[in-house]
Amino acid sequence: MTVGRTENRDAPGQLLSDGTELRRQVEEVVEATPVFDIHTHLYAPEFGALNLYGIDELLTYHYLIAETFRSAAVTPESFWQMRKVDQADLVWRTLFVENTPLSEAARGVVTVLDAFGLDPAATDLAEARAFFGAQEASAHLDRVLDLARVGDVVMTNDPFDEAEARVWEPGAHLDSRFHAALRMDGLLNDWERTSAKLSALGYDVDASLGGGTTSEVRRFLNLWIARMKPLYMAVSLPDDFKFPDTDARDRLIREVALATALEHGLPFAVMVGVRRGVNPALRAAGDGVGRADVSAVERMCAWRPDVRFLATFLSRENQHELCVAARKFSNLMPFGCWWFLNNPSIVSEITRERLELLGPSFIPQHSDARILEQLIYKWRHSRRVIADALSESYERLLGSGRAVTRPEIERDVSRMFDGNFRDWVGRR
Ligand code: FIX
Ligand code: ZN
Repeated sequence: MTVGRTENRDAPGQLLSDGTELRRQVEEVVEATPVFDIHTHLYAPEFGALNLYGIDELLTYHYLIAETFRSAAVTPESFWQMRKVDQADLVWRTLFVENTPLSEAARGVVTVLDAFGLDPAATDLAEARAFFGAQEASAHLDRVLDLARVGDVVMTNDPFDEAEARVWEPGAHLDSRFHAALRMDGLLNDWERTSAKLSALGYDVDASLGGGTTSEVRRFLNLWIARMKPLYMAVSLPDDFKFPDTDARDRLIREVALATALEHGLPFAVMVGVRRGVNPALRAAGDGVGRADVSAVERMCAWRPDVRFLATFLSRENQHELCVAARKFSNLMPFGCWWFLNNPSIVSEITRERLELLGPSFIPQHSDARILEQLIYKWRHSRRVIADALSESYERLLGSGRAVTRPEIERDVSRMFDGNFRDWVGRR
């Protein structure tokens, strides 16, 4: 039986037995469903200058800076000495005028300009600068969230960042669409320097983790959890991350991070496989990727079955193993296609293998947006690929003899875009 458009509108529970109509409905649902963006580097409006938006910020995104060095005759040293507007002009000229913006990050800027009716083929940035300069901040934020259909945004909040710290005064009220994530990189990846900072703040800690150091670090985290009310704690980890291990990080993970996660009922997010500073001259653009050991995360899940873990791996080679690990540990939630994986070809592959191995029990994507308007392109591009992957899954199901209904599609998409995360963080 073929179900037509009007017929199905009148009968939402009708089986979608026609492939073309099924795909149309999936695309419509995926486009319309609001998303809970579980990992970004955006800030609530109350953070003032930390909020990055507009064309100069979009063009000086570290993804595009890395690409500019491949095509422009500029050294990193001289690039960093330029003013931001001059850097943006150089990136524009190099990647958008003298070359075709074929890369994912470059196409992203085109998507954003197009969404605002600006000319993505302009030879300079005059029109775009005038447009972004004329926007009123809070109306612009509403418009971007609306265009991206993002309902909630999770920030990345570093308790040691001084610029952030003054916003987190007791009783501070943030825009309710923004939520905190307590970032642990300083504690877990740079313990020596962080222990010195904690001592300077009056905590009785020592670099060799002796005495009451771990309880003092927990006291510090308790204070920040009370201030930030984070939805989860998070850390990025190198490709050679091991668990168990014999280093300070291992003790801090067990006795501080996971003990705190348990005490406060907070999930612990691990982002594994980054090789920081592969080319330090490129600064934030200089990080790389390495294949990691997924069994380290399996062992953490086994060691603390009462903690909920969120996990993303940076290497394409780790994705299938992560799906298998999630089948073994129901306290493990795979999320997102991180950073160098956030390209249509790879998002497509990862989403398909996750659907095949996990059904709807995963979080397909996060934006990792650093600049507000990136939400528009990152979600527009991802939604398209996710809709394709999902359509194929329903079509295969149909081929096997099980048609789905529109409410079932809505249930599945809403679970993946919003519900799985809300359940994980206890915010249904
Ligand atoms: O560690 C992270 O959260 C990474 O996402 C960032 O450090 C990285 O620079 C980035 O922006 C990737 O998208
Ligand atoms: Zn990130």
